[in-house]
Amino acid sequence: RILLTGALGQIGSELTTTLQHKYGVDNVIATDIRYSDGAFGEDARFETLDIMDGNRLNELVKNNNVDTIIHLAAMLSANAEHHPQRAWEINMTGLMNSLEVAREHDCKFFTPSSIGAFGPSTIKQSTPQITVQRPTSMYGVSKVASELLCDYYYTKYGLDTRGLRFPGLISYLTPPGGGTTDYAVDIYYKAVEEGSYTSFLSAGTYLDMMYMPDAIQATVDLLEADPSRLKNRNAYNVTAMSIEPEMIAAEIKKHIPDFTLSYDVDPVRQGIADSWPDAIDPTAAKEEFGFSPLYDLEKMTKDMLEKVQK
Ligand code: VAH
Repeated sequence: RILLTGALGQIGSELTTTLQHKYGVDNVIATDIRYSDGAFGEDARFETLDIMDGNRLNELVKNNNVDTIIHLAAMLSANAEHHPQRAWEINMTGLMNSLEVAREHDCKFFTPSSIGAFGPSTIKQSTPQITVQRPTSMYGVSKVASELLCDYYYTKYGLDTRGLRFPGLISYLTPPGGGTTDYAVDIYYKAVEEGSYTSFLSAGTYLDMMYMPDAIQATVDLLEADPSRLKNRNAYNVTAMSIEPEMIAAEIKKHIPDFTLSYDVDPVRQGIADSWPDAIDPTAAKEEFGFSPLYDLEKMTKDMLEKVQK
């Protein structure tokens, strides 16, 4: 059985349903600090779990014969910059609790890292899989520490830890909360609802992005990959496109010609975005577990606008 933490989040809300369809509803236990009646269907296994409560996580894993933990509970970059100490607590103590339970029960373990694990001294174009990682955001500091902690549990205890450095993820099911790349989701909703959007990141702010279906597929492919092929493990660069606000606006205008984009830059999120790479190199992911995204900006925009308009 698979247990997810943070199942009601942007990634979890789609990954949970994908795993239910793939492995059966009874083999997926969704958990989140918030309870949501009927989330993931009436037959779904849903439990409340505060990831700071390691004992409860241990009970859920033991009592349900869980063999895979997907740890998604975390505070994202913008929120983390406003509450750095709380972010460290949730992102690191939460992860340690999850890793310790995985070690106790020898579970396969997945947790996402991020392009946020890189910093201003990292090469911004074709950012290598292995390179300088000196992030200047609390979120990034916690993500580098998470990558190293997951490698430690693999090296020290043989725990089967695996991770992906996600770019900005764009989805329509559950809007993200507290991220720096959220503009790339909000722009689609506002384009449909209001015909205009005011971006909190400036024109020319290039960031790696990926459509959620590609992120979900990459996660499943990595979890199912032959472990003998995995040289990097924690955590693979994955991306589908390097884009900036004007490029999204131009693509939206092909469907909504009168759409207008304006700017009201948020210095905190602009500072975080400026510290991140423009375009990372996903070669290791392609070579080691067949990462192959299907959506580019044109295909993603068409699908996002269709889904948001429904
Ligand atoms: C954030 N969506 O903005 C997350 C992600 C690369 C960005 O880590 O914090």
